[in-house]
Amino acid sequence: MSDALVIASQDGPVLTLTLNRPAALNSFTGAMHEQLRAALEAAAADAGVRCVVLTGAGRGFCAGQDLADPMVAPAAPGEPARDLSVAITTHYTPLVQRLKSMPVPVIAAVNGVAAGAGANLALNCDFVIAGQSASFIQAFARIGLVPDTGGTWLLPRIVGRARALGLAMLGDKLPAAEAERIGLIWKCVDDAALAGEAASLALRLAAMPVKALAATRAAIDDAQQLTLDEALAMEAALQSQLGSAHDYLEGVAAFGAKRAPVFTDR
Ligand code: T3D
Repeated sequence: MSDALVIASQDGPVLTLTLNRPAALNSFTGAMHEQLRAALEAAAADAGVRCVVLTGAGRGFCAGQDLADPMVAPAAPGEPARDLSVAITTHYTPLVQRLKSMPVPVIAAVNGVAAGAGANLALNCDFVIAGQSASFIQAFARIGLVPDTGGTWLLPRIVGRARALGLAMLGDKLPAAEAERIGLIWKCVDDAALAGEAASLALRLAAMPVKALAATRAAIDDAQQLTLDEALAMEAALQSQLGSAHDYLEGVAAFGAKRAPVFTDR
């Protein structure tokens, strides 16, 4: 097995990034953050990548912050308390911002437990597909923290305030099938089918007009803060931009010619 903390493997237009600290359920150290950020930056800059899949090595997806990491481990008695905002602003905030600005769709293939920032890492992706044995835990309250990595923003928007508060305040393990039932994730599949389902969705997305898909993500997120009139204006501005791009011309030409389109914009 590779020593890398994030393993990148490319299959045609699909890049899979595997978090690789299985002995600690792929919890985040500063080094793993740096490798993930570098891999996402490289993917964003690579025209050959049209979809990214994030997954975990071993039996977990990601157990959030590595609680033994010196950056966050509680200080010894008599020493000044750690300022956890340093880890947040140095690592987690840029990670969420990177995911939300990726020029291609991102799928989380959740192969096992996703806890704390690991759960919210998955929820920041465009699609979450989870194996039957996977689970989601807003573990923050268990250790006296609030949901971070965008959890306070994401949870009520995805599942509503009542469920957001229940998940965040109780910190219970939510099985993947229940996560699908309440609309927290896209799909729960048999464990054995997870990699194949993620790969086939990734290939499907990669063949689509990914520039429009990335704009769709931003528009749907941005519209949550807008009035209807503002959203209508935003949609008009986006159609103006996309309507003069290659993919629109190709999509309409392919429709007219009754052939499959070949989308290349990014
Ligand atoms: O702190 C800041 O900078 C602020 C940012 C916070 C972001 C956050 O993510 S806060 C939340 C941090 N995460 C957690 O609190 C989750 C802690 N982990 C667990 O509660 C459990 O491990 C799980 C429920 C996720 C899984 O339980 P289980 O029974 O399947 O596995 P386990 O035996 O607890 O864990 C397996 C190993 O992974 C174990 O190591 P060992 O004993 O075999 O050597 C365990 O210590 C290690 N591990 C799991 N999670 C973490 C971890 N090691 C370090 N940090 C972890 N987060």
